[in-house]
Amino acid sequence: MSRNFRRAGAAVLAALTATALVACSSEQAPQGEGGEGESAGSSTDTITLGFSQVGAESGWRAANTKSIQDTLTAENGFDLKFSDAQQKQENQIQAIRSYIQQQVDVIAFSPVVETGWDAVLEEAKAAGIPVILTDRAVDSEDDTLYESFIGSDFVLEGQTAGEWAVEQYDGEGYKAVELQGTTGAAPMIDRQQGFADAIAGSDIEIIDSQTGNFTRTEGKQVMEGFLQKYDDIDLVFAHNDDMGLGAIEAIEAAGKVPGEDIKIITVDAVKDGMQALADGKINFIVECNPLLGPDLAEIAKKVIAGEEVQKRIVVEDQAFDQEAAKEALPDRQY
Ligand code: GZL
Repeated sequence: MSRNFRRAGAAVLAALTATALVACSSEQAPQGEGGEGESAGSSTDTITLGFSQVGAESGWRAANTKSIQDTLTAENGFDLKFSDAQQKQENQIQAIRSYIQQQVDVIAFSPVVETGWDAVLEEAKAAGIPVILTDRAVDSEDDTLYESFIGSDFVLEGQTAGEWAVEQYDGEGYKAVELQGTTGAAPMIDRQQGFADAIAGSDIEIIDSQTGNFTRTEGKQVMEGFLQKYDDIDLVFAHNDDMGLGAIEAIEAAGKVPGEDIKIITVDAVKDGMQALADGKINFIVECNPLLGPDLAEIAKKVIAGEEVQKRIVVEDQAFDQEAAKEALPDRQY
């Protein structure tokens, strides 16, 4: 499906519509030892929520953490227990087990990778503690292991990036390199797929791909390697702004002009990325909204109250070219 990207005189290019796929779960919170509909450790007024965060790897993650910590406050009815897994799945599993031991009312987390969660999620279910996924998905066959998944459509993000690239560069024989996110992470798998689907049939060719683990440092290192290996790179598709910013450093150190000699497309639209876009060093950014705190708070309260919740909540994203970034920058929250 191709989109006609308007010259962005207006603030943003085609907004990506949010579709809240309503597949209301009719389940109550899993039965805990406490009896009908109660979750272990529930109390009358404050919801104790254990959150396992991926890490602090990027500007997006910092904004996401801030949104969660700013929203799940005591005055908002929460006792938030927060842990940073430093991008290690074993640390997340350990944190979730600790929350089960503490008999929190709800567990929420952003799974660093898609696979390997069934065992610990079964333990939470057996303990009667409902689980909410934010940001990234798990690939479990059993969707009763979590109440709801709140996050962006990463395939659409990759598609939007690829469609813009085709719109702008098809017919010029562009050679592209891809800075991939963390291997096995839902945004890495889906953005890669979406971008590849969108450029199929064009003459844009991905000549190499490598993970930069969503970090600026590793993005720079991988780009340095690509620049030593190839002298004809026209385009970089980076799965997040931070790796794109690292690529800019490598491109400039190699005496080339980012955004001109080598075009750059990224995902996230955090402030540093939007500034580079406005400065002409990046050419297009697809947003991935990190402000998931309010949705998490709302869903957690509904789950504890035994109300129906949407199984999948797709967060609305936008997309920006250089002109749109200049317009949007003053009002950006992250
Ligand atoms: C996407 C999120 C990704 C961001 C990166 O929802 O999981 O992880 O795109 C972050 O910046 O590291």
